[in-house]
Amino acid sequence: MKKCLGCGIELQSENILNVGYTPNIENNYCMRCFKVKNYGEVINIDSNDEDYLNILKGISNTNDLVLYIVDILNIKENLNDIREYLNNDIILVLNKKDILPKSVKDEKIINYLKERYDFKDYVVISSLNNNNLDLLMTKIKKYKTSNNVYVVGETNAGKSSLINKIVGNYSKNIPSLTVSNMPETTLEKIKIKVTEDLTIIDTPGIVDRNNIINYLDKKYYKILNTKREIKPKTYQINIHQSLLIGDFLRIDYIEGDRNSFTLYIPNGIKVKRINSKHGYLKELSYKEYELKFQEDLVIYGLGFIKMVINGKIGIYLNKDVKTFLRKNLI
Ligand SMILES: Nc1nc2c(ncn2[C@@H]2O[C@H](COP(=O)(O)OP(=O)(O)OP(=O)(O)O)[C@@H](O)[C@H]2O)c(=O)[nH]1
Ligand SMILES: [Mg+2]
Repeated sequence: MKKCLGCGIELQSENILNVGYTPNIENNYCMRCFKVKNYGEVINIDSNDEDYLNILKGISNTNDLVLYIVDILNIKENLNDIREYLNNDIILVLNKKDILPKSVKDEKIINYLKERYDFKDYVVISSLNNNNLDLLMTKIKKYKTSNNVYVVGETNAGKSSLINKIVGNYSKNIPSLTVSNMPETTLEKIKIKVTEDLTIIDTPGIVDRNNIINYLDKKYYKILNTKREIKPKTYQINIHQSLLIGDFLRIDYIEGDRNSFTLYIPNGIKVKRINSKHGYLKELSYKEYELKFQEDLVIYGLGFIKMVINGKIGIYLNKDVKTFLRKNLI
């Protein structure tokens, strides 16, 4: 049985409509990975949550160290939930530090996480910029219980990118994993030997149905998986004014004094200030929040919004996208 080096799926040359197809079984990559890697094509796959849970169960049956990769812009409300599935020691690896403003210190974020969550250790990294990977390797060596270390996390968190960087930095091998901005790139577990005493195992990403990416057009995949530092967008807002964010989110300012809203969302998303009497996007599901100045309103998968004084807002958004308040992250 031969597996695709990019996504881990079993290769087959019988049915072009099924996953794992390659015209020639001698190839190392399936057709999907070939197209993603060479042409940047987006080819979505229907996921199966059960398969993923079985992978987690298998990991939980080992005593091996787990790296839980989290996208810094997509920190779930309760990261400890992963403990329902995994009894292993877990290092929380917050990836994509490069997209936060440079002034934000790693230490501040780590303290924020330590106060709320319960993991063996915490590291803030950027796979893209090779930032803090030496520190992560030191921690892997410190905590690993065998040669095997598993990498888990939500789809698009950057698991395969990180493993490719580790292979590039710390082994003589050539990075082979497929990386892309579409959800569900990796399809099966993939063992990657880094050194004689370290094998890292990539896994398919968990699909969180509360993430906005599931409800947006493919054109947003690249925008949401931004490679650029976020330039916060600030708007002075009076009541009865609203912000239209892309073509999928509307925020109305409904109670409070003149305020200032700052949006930490990828730069490619267009924002427009309008009068609240306009009906744009009012067909979407509606929710109200009393937002305090020390809090972020998180739009899961998009980013977060801050205000400088307390006020009441109403938001229109797809009903399945999670929104929640948290103490300011930065
Ligand atoms: N800005 C930034 N983008 C990153 C970083 N690491 C990964 N990415 C991007 O995030 C997207 C997803 O990366 P992948 O490595 O494919 O993510 P994954 O977790 O393996 O995804 P699945 O295989 O779908 O579970 C790609 O567009 C990457 O280029 C990082 O450190 N910074
Ligand atoms: Mg992957």
